[in-house]
Amino acid sequence: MNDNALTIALSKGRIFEETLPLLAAAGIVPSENPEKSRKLIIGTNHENIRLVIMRATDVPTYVQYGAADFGIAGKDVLIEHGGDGLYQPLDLQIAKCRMTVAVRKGFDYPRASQPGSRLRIATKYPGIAAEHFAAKGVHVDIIKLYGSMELAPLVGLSDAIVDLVSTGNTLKANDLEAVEHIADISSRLVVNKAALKTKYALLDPIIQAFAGVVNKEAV
Ligand code: PRT
Ligand code: MG
Repeated sequence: MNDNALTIALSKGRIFEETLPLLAAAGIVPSENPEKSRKLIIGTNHENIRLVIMRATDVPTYVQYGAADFGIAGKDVLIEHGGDGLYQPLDLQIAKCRMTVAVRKGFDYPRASQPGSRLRIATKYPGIAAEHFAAKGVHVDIIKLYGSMELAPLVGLSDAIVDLVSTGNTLKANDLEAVEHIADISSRLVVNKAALKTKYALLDPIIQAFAGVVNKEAV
């Protein structure tokens, strides 16, 4: 790969929106809006910097293998991926939400989740769910889903779900309630470990610019 070029892995949707001000602070402006374009590779105002657009769950993989030099990924996705080959220098404090256990309203979760009991859990996050319930001493059958986990307890696929909640509107609209908090989630900057060394001069100013925005907004 070209040591004078940078490839940035991003997903569309909530992460992309909140990433634009960070990129702007680093002087990077995409030449097209990926929400509107069908292009998967988007140029920027810098000839040597490009964005590659992918599903949020694929960002760590592209960065791990060096197909992208850095990217932005949710902590949820990073925990599930494992973080191999990734340097995670910054919590960007964007796309914030909570990983929670949720059940149908009226379901007696305290009773059903006593140590030694068994629960069916539907989730997109089998690793996080398994670890959470193992620590509680609860046996679980984990059913991996790819979308709308909220449906599972409503139609009897599972007793509970492990999913992200931000406003809580989706749970409320479906007569579900959060019964346990597993982790606070936000998005992180992830950098390929080898690229950090070989492209330090290109990467460091961008990391510093992102850090400046995060600190300013944190004060
Ligand atoms: O949506 P798609 O299937 O294409 O991919 P994705 O879900 O992987 O991507 P995207 O863009 O939806 O989410 C990217 C990242 O945003 C996640 O990895 C999280 O780190 C972060 N994030 C922040 C969220 C939410 N908030 C969130 N609320 N990701 C998903 N949700 C979902 C949640 O799963 C639930 O279905 O929104 C619904 C609940 O929202 P509320 O506001 O009704 O509580
Ligand atoms: Mg989504």
